[in-house]
Amino acid sequence: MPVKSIQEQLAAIDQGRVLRFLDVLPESGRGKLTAQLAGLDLEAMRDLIDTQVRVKAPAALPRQIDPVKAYPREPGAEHRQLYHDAELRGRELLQKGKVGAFLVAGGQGTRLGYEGPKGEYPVTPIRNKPLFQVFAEQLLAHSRDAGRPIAWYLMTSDVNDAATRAFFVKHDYFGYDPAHLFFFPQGMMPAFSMSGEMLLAEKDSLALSPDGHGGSLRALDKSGALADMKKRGIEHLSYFQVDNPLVHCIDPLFLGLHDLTGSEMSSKTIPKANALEKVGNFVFADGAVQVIEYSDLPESFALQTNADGSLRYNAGSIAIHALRVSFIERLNQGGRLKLPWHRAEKKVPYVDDTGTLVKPEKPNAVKLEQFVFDAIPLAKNAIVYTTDRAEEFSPVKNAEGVDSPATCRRDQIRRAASWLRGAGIEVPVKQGEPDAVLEIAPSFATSAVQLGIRQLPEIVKSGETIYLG
Ligand code: UD2
Repeated sequence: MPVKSIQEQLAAIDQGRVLRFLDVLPESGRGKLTAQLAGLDLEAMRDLIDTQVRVKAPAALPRQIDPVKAYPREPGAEHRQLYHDAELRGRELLQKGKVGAFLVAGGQGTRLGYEGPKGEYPVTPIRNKPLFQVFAEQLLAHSRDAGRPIAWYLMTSDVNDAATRAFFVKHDYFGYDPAHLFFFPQGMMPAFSMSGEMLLAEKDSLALSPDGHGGSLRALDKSGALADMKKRGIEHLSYFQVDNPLVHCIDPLFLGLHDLTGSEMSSKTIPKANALEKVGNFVFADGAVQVIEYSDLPESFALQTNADGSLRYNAGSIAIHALRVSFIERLNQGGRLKLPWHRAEKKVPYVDDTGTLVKPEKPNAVKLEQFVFDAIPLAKNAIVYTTDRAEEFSPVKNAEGVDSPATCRRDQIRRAASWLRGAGIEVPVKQGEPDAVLEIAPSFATSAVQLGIRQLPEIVKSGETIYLG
């Protein structure tokens, strides 16, 4: 886009000052800044600044909030046939190539304190496989079982795109055929001063950060990933996030339920570890299934209990979804993704009027992000399906304490022990934990049921290290 036209657009939204160093910039710097600006939806920016940046409105809560009705993990009599059919349907979808895998990995991973893309982080108990490898091996195993490759869409962001691609090249794509692996970066959003001015990180660069995992739904469209899916005949996406190696990247039962119920966006839930656990809450509110983020659900709701003492709002979101491709297309109709923005106040270094870099000591800026789960209330027939924490959720988010590499390693060993016990193998216990270091490669088994049909060691001895691969 020519500089002139960008200048006009910026003037129209009172953001002309962001070009204040333009005259002193070399050609390359001008090009960089204008390219960043051209990547933004400047037209929509004024409204966003007026409604989301300058004003600090508390998150609007729905008028009527009730617990969500979720499909149970184990079907009762009324669901038995449906679950049976769903499992078959899920397998059929995979065999016909109608399912793609979708990993969002554009985030910055600041809490973990790891510099590179989070997917590089080594997580498995014995082989120290990085998160990306865990997912690649799972998807390869499911491709093998389906008898055809599963196309894998992997979203990065400008923060980690080059490093992510280089990591895959270095590791020979972990055996994945690059013809079925589609990398694409998500969109970026500028940080704003509290008064609504776009901040500069350098004279020739906006203070940009990824636009939230909700931005993935726009990036799928803009990057050509949706078009690629259409070409391949893919109708559903299995969505997961980069920090949870226990995720079943592909789950035939869940995918089949999603398809047979005509759901446009389906989600997995687990009972929360405690009332205030930092996960989103599934609720049924104002006539639709929705997620209310932990930070937005007032304690007066979060702490409510049923007559038997159990939590009334107990459906935690673990960020695992199935989405219809046609739904994502509809959300992007008109060229603008129909999702709300969420505001967060952060410390963002910026260049002041004299060109000096300022490192603030308290929050000075507003960042805006979109969340993927905000698409759920827009989906037809959205369903929620219950799974087990021990089976499917142990993210690596913090360097220490809860949701850390240590708890994730422990939970991988626990799950491996539970799968082995399910197959009739005894696993010794010490102080309540499996007394062995265990790792099951996805190529060996992607589920307890599959493990049951493999050749297994007869016993696990105390203190033993066993890799099943
Ligand atoms: C998220 C959910 C929370 C719960 C939890 C489960 C939000 C706001 N909260 O918490 O409700 O479900 O996960 O683990 O989502 N990402 C991008 N681009 C971005 C931002 C994030 O790709 O612009 C990816 C990131 O790489 C990661 C995932 O989204 O895979 C989670 O992001 P997060 O760490 O910001 O979310 P978190 O842990 O606060």
